[in-house]
Amino acid sequence: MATDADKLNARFAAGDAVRFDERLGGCVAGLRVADHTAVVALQGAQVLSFVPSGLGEALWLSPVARLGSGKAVRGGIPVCWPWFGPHPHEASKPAHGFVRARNWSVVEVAGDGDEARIVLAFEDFDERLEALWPHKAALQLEVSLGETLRVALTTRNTGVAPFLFTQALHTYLRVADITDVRVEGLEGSPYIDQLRAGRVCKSSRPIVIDGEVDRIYQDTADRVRVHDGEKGRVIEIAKTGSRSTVVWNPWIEKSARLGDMGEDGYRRMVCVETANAGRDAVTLDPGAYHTLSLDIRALVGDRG
Ligand code: TA6
Repeated sequence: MATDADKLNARFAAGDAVRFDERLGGCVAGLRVADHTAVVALQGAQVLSFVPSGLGEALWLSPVARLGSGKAVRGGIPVCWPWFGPHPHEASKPAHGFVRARNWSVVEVAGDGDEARIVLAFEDFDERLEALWPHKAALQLEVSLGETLRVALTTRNTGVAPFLFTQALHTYLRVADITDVRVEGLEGSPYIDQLRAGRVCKSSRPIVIDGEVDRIYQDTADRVRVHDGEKGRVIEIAKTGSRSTVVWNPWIEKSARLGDMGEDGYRRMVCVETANAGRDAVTLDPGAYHTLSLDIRALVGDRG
């Protein structure tokens, strides 16, 4: 019997640039350009892997990641929408919104020698979702692979009233050892410290991580560079349409509580999230669009 992947390959032929197959218990799109590769799950329109040629896997993925469980997969680049973090008023609603656990549809694939691209859509705002979110919208997520991975999330208000939303492309970067990592680009930006009851703090120094970190940097459009000392690699994240950057590492105790971080997963990852959260929430009028995008590239960097 033909699988979903078989049907998609028959419908969206893009040579070797975009091929669908079944992985981790679900349907994924494999993107390839030269020796760069990426993997995107239809569930949640979630990027699960990005391997720039010769520089190793850039993204961290839970060792127990499984698609089709009804729960979001931890790792890669989850899409948090239409709220970031816990629901602002109703704790019973799913953290980070509801689109990251739902299946998106394939709208378009394209590929040539320089780029592989897939566009996914989520428009199932039917009465079942009314209780979660009483508005109408259409989402598209575009993933473009070349030497850089570009991910762009476009929200369109298809209803008759304005709505406010928060959002994040919740990127889990892979690192060799979190104790030998430096995050640059957020020096001097104010941040909400989620571990200190939302107190607003600021630091003039690059971020080094030696314990749990959960910070929402506000009013920042700057690119961030993650220096992975042991790998001698620098991962750079540039962004558009985003005023917040979130930096998170659960460290030991929270990792144990989460249960899907693996043996020492906290040592191998750091989240640098391209967001609009807190006071950076976006209000969209009927018929209007908003696009949040990130560009990730890995550089061979200094070992310092
Ligand atoms: O982005 C940081 C954060 O909001 C943390 O507080 C932590 O909850 C993390 O997201 C993971 O959330 P999740 O719902 O995916 O377990």
